[in-house]
Formats: sequence, structure tokens, C-alpha cells
Amino acid sequence: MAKKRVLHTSDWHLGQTFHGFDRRFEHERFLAWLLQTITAHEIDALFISGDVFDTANPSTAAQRLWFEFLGQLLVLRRSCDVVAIAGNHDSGAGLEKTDALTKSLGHHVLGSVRDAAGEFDPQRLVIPLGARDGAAPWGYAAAIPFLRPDDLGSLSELQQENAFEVLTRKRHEAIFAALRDVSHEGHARFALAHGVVGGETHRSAESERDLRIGNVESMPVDMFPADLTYVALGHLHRPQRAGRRDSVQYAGSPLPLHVSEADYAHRVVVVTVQGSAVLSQENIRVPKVVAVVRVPEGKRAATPDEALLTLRALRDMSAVPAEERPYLEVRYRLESPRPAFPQEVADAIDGKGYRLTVVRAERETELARAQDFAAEDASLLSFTPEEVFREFYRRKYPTSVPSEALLQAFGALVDGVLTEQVPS
Ligand SMILES: [Mn+2]
Repeated sequence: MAKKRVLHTSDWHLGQTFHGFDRRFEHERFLAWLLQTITAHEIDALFISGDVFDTANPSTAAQRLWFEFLGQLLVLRRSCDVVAIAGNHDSGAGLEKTDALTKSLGHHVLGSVRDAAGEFDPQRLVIPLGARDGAAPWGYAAAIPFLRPDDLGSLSELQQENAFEVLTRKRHEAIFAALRDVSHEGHARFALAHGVVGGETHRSAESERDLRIGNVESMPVDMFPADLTYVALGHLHRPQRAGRRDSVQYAGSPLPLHVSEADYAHRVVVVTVQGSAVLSQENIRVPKVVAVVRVPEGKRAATPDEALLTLRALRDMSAVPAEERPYLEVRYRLESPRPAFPQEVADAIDGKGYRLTVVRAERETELARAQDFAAEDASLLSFTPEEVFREFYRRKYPTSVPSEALLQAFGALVDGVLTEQVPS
């Protein structure tokens, strides 16, 4: 039995702007590296676990990146299957509109668990691998695009207790039954999915948009049967396994999508199988193309004067081409009002070739407290709306507290929403 190799990646967010800066250059470099890696490692199947694009209406330039990549892959490694699913950022219908064309080329791009007629169709989601030109498939992938409420059930079903978990489990069971129907013990069996999988996942970054406002839904890891060879997840940008199972992985995003993600070791995962046995599971680092410089480097914010000293001492990068210039984040400790500080920062780095993303004031205890808030519980459900509002206010205006009048206005707004009296 021949060895087969799968490459797992996710969360490309093509078309993203980074604090206002275009990422096209970085995405181009990543995709060129990916093509090279696929060829060098003789990859047989490429899994892309959602958030191909950053928005539901990607720009022409972003769509061009996607189609150029698929086209070049056909030229460089025609035998490589592509299985891609929609994430919460993608438009399912948008991804699928070229379905007829991409499918004929051996690329499987799935936007929704429902077919064109709106019916849930588990068979459609089971993709044979290596089945071109009448060959017998060496494995199968259950490709589960991001599940939206409409995909899960009727309005009354969605109102029952624990609806997300109960209904998602039902969908998964049907999809994995369809996977078992066509495959046998000797086949590698994969799943692709996009969302939060329970276990030891952490929501670490601000750019991972909440799946449901005020109600972070997560899938217990046992929704993915233990007999799956490998589960390729997307949504969390930090590479990590899910639910203490090494065979269930978030590949993580190839680029930092927020300054807070700059320190991750961005990677893709290559899984080598023989029949249904995993021979190896290897992380390959994605080369860093553009640096993110954070001032100060550590967790504590600097005083404004310390920050300015560090900034003036930064290496001159003005000889570097514009699109390769480092991104810069500045955090400082707010001791007394200093409204001119952003301008002082701009002056300190003027002409040095840095792209300034964020200048952020933090109170002495800001970082520690922000971490407490994040660590207490990933679920917003454990906070009252007023607590969330106070936290939001504190982050925005570190030196003052919301006035009684503002809290009352906020309370009235919350009451209005709860009793549906606010015009939409
Ligand atoms: Mn996502």
C-alpha cells in the first residue's frame, strides 16, 4: 500500500487588511511557499479548513489570489486533491459558485452542508481522495462547512435546550454515517470542520470573531469519532490540538491576523498515512515574511518616555520595500493625560520605515486585569451585560469609570433589547 500525504492549513483570510495595511504581498508569498511545499513533500491532498477569505464579499484581488493558487496547483501537482470548506468569515454560496468548474478539475470547495436546493445532504460532503481517472480512492474526507443556525434545524428545534450541541451532533452523526457507508477499514478517514471544539482550546485572539454573540458555542471533541485518522480544524488562529487528542488539530492561520498573534509559530501540518494507519504527523513552519515589532517587547507596558526612547533606537528600515516593512505596535502606561503622545510616536519613527498599527494606552494593572478577564471563563454568559460594558469602557478609557447616567442609558438599552422594544 502506498504512502499518502495530506497537508492541513486554515484561516488564510485572503483580502485581510492588518490595521489598515494591505496583506496581499504576504498572502502571495505564503501561497508561493505553499505551492513549493506541496510539490517538495509530494502532497496528495490539501485540506483547507475554512476562512479562505476574510469577508463574505472578497475583493477581486483576493479572489484572484485564490484562483491563481488553484490554477498553479493544477500545473505543478495535478494529482493533488483539494478539499476546502467555508468558515464563518466566508460566504458559502460565494465559495461554491464556481463549483461546477472546480469539481471537474478535482477541487472540492464546500460552502454549506446543504445542497443547492437547501436540503441537508451528507453524501455530498464525503469526498473520495485519489479517485481521479477511475482510480480506486485511498481515503475519504468528510468536509463539514461552518454550520449556521439555518443548517441545523427548524426555528422550533433551535429553541430547544442545548440546541447547538444536540443539532450539531445529529448532523455530524449523519455525515460520519455517510463516510462509513462508502469507506472501509483500510481507508484513511478524515474530517474537516470550522468552529470551537471543546477540550483545551483557548480563545486567544481578538480576530477570532465570536461564533454567536454572547454565546460561544463549542463542539465537544467526541463529536468527531475516535476512528477518524485525522481531524483538520479551522477557526482558532493559534496552532493547537483539541480535546487532548493529537489527531485533532487546529493548523492555525499562516499569518498573524492581529498584533496579538505575532508570536505564534505559524505552521501547516503534514500527515503521512498508509491505509488507515498514521505514519507521521509533522509541523512545518510558515516562513515569516513581515516582522511585527512590539514596543515594549515584554508583557508590561513602558512609560511614554521609555517607549519613545525605544522607538528612537529602532533600526532604520527605510531601505526595505514598502510591502516588507515591519508592523509596529506601541503600548504605554498611562500615568497622566498626554494627548500629544500619538504624535510624539509618529515623530519618533518618522522616516524609519515602520508601519504603525496600534498605539495603545494601558493602566499599570491593565495587562494583568485583562488576562484575568480572559482567563476567568471563555464564555460571555458568565458576565452580566453591565460587567461586559464596564470592561469595554475600561479598555477604551483606562483612566475613568462610566458615569451613572451612562450606565443607566446602557441599562435601558439592554432592557429594550430583552423586551424587543428597540427598533432595529
Ligand atoms: Mn473563523
